[in-house]
Amino acid sequence: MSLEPVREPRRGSGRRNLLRALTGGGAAAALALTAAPAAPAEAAAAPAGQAIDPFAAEAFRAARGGRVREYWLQAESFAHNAVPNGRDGMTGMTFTADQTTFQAIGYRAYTANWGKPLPADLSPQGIGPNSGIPGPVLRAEVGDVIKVHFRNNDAHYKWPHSIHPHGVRYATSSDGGWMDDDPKAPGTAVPYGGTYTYTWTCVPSSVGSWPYHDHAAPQLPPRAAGSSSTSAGAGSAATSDSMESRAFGGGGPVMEIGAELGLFGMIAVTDATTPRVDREFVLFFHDVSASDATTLKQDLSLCSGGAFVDNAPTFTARRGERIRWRVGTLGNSLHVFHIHGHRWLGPAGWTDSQVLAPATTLTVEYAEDNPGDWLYHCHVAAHMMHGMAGRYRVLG
Ligand SMILES: [Cu+2]
Repeated sequence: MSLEPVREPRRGSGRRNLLRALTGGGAAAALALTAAPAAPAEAAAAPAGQAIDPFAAEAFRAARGGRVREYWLQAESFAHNAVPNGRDGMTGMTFTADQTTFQAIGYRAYTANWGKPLPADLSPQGIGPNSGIPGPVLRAEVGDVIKVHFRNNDAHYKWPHSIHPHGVRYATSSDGGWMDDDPKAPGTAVPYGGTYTYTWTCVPSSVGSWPYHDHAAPQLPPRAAGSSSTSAGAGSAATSDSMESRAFGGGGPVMEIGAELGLFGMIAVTDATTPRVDREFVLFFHDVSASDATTLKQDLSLCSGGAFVDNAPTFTARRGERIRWRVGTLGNSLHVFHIHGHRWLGPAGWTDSQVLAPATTLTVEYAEDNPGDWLYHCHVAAHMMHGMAGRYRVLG
């Protein structure tokens, strides 16, 4: 399932734009910049108060400047315990490691030529924890070209993988979406041990938060007994019948199973109107089913790889700081992003709960003024009970 991302509120209208105009700034990204920085990207959002014409060609010329932002990403498989402290800080439920550990796959960012893993960088310009789930935050400004050098080192499953981006502009050769009618299309099913380079351009309509994720050939999950997996491989994709039955517990190959097991991350594109912030939190709501991650004792609803309060990421801020959340979702479910004790300006006015469908995103910004320990969670009660909740700590 791949729906179009929810667009950010249009820059050219409303109060949000006024806020942006007042705050100005622009979050600069920095990672492995190559090529000479040229003049700032010419193209940008429409001036305040000016309506956007959806049919107008984007006022954008890549030659006008921008930089090449190179990322070296590797898909890696690893044992992952989604509940490392064994306890849900909200309900008090307890878990053992064998109940909540599965073989995950994640993207990690490396120095050039996959030399060594990049250190964590939790700053508003950083790649994040770089722990695998989610993958590194890929940052760029309008006018930049993102080049992702990808290597598949999925030593556990040995499945083909890819990277499919949302939000940026690219040729089909940089789409990463596998299809049975062209199973050898470049970059759509990079084999174990293989490499591929994707090239994506950040145009004015790329501003915002976008997911990227594995979109390679469907694969059969390992059998429940823990025996080694059977690879469906390119060219032996599921029929639509088996896909459908699998959704109800059938057992055929699974499309985007790599993304389910952790191969996803966030693209953050900014422009001159993007407000400067002191903290930026990247959060994914996603699901892992026990039928696909067969060592799990139950389906899990996760926040960036962790399930349940104090296992899901704890995000920390201070009173007086300017905060941005980039929230994304993947999987099969609708989610409702909610933070206790806080409100922000959404497309329809002030809100504290917003609905997200699979593969859509949300960019939330506010000034922090309410110290304390708060919950953030999905407000679908069943998801919260399966782990989709975490702690938001605001220091005074
Ligand atoms: Cu939910």
